Amino acid sequence: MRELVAAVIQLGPIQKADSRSAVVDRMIALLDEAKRQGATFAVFPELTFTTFFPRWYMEDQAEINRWFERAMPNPTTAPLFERAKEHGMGMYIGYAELTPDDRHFNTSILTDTDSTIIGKYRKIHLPGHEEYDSERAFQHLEKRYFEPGDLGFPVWRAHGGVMGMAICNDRRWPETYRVMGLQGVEMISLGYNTPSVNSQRAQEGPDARLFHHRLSVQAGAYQNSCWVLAAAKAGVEDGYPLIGGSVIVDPEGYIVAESKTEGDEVLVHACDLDRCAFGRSTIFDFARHRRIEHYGLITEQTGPTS
Ligand code: CDV
Repeated sequence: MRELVAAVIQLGPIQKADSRSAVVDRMIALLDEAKRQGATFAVFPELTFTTFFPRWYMEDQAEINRWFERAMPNPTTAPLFERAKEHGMGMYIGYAELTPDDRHFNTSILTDTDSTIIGKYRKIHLPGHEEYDSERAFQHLEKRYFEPGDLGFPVWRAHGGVMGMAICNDRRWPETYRVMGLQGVEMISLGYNTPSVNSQRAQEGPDARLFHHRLSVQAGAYQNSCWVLAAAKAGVEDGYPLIGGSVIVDPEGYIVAESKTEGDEVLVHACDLDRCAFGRSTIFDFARHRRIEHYGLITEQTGPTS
């Protein structure tokens, strides 16, 4: 048994007017609760420190840059890193990254138990659109504000296992899990902001959104025999609702913990990383059963043949 007591930390809504330091205070209180419940690793949502700003159309680059972090940690977020170090807890945190050479990414980091940053991932599957779209009920401008991640899907040997990261829309793509699965990933952490209604199809509401979310993370966990820890930013942000449904999924695809609210909430589970071994030595023993001679199109072609 290789047990990692892990916490998925769901954040309730963050309004446009909320300060980063108020959010950090909330995160510290939730981290304390996770520690109290025995966790040594905590997963926070995508773009944790702010409202989900890609719903707002902006043209002024200075205004856009205000949502980004030029360093991590920085004076505002440092207290969170200090508290995690005191607790001896690792973290996954999503944030908007502005690099020294002016590049914009939707990023997550993995920290060790002393708050050293040991891994970085930049979101690869960016949903939405680049220009204002008057046909949509609301905007989703990730393609305007971020460039696609340039770091691939690496894994890290940390916290007693093999750790991987993804961000929100990545969880809907089987390639995300499989690329990490091929590197032996045992635990994938991901954060998300998922609007409760499809901006292009009003009848696709919260039930369908939660169904597709669970379907994706449960399938990814099962088909790659790994734990998936998914943390939502949930609730109504300035009138725009986001689903909750934060979950911990075991390597057989079962949900072992799920949030009950759309507010700040902590889920803790003792994850046995050795439970990844059964699936990957039987039905999903990749080395024995995969048939890569038939998979070439996956990397040769992006869209379907017409
Ligand atoms: N933040 C996201 O990537 N959200 C998408 C929405 C737009 C569907 C998601 O896949 O949840």
